[in-house]
Amino acid sequence: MTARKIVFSGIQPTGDFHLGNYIGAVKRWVADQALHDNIFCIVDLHAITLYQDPNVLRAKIRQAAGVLLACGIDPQKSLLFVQSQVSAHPELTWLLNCVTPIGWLERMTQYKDKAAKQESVSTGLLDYPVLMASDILLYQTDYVPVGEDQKQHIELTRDIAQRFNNLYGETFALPEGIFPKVGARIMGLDDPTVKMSKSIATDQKHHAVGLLDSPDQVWSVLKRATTDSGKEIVFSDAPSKAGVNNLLTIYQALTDQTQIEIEKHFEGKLYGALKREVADVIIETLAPIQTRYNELMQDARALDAILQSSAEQAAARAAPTLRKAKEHMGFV
Ligand code: ATP
Ligand code: LTN
Repeated sequence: MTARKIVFSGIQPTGDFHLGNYIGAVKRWVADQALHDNIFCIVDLHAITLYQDPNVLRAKIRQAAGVLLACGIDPQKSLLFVQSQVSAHPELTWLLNCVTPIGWLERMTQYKDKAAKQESVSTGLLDYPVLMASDILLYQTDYVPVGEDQKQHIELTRDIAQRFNNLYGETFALPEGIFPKVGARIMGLDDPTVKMSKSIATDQKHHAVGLLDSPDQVWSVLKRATTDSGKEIVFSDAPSKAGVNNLLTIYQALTDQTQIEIEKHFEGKLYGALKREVADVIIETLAPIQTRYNELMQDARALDAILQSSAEQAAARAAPTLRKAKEHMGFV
């Protein structure tokens, strides 16, 4: 029997989780849970690379745990822990910082985008991908299921691991990114030229659908979704069809139908009908998640117990790799 593959992924407790997070990442984590040895992390140390109000952050960390469990992360099959509770993550980050050329970090597109929006850029924002590499490398991870926006960070993680292994001897496994076939990059509903993102959703009401949004809220965003002046309901790479393509992609990811079936289903229909049907499948997907979330949040102690037990197990699993890295570097 071959050993089960180790899966690691993370999500930031910044703002409310949206449909892009669900389709691009969480749906896959849940679906593949039985196949692998899974470690999921609420990456609060990443969240603080941009200022977070402490009271809001505290609430969002618990909310994140509740939403992930409600989506189907099963503590019997997966670890679900909070990054700041396992000190091996920042500790390995320091070691990896010392083998990572600054130029590698300055080239990261997420850094350039986020830095461009800040008056003053923290060292943490630049260092963000090294912390992410530590998350992944600490567990000898095989697979990292994420949305397409993280591709560059996964490649950097491999580069850092390889450089460390070359300098100090074999220490880290090289991880592989896993991207969904459908919905690896869900676009903003108000503006299909930008990725749906938590940070934009905080300021712009009609940008995203949150996983805890009510049916009325879902419809209010969907009915305003940007389309185009044509009337063809088809999958298309053409920039002018980006809005319709995004709605169809959401529909496809949530119904698991083929593109041909979906185009046939919408043949001859108007954009208003497309929006209504996409809203309906979203509402149907979210209803059981929200029911479960409300139940889970009744019992804060049980939730904290899951996080604590997972953090203890994660710390135990991270320790041997951290020790090996330190030994290889010459620490006594
Ligand atoms: P922020 O705006 O705060 O950077 P975010 O919305 O990009 O947040 P993250 O916590 O950075 O969310 O990402 C969590 C997971 O969701 C990652 O695997 C990421 O690739 C995926 N993801 C985020 N946005 C999308 C999207 N629009 N489409 C598909 N996957 C996405
Ligand atoms: N940078 C990721 C979040 C993240 C992550 C990780 C994802 C932090 N550490 C490790 C996968 C593996 C993002 O989604 N923005």
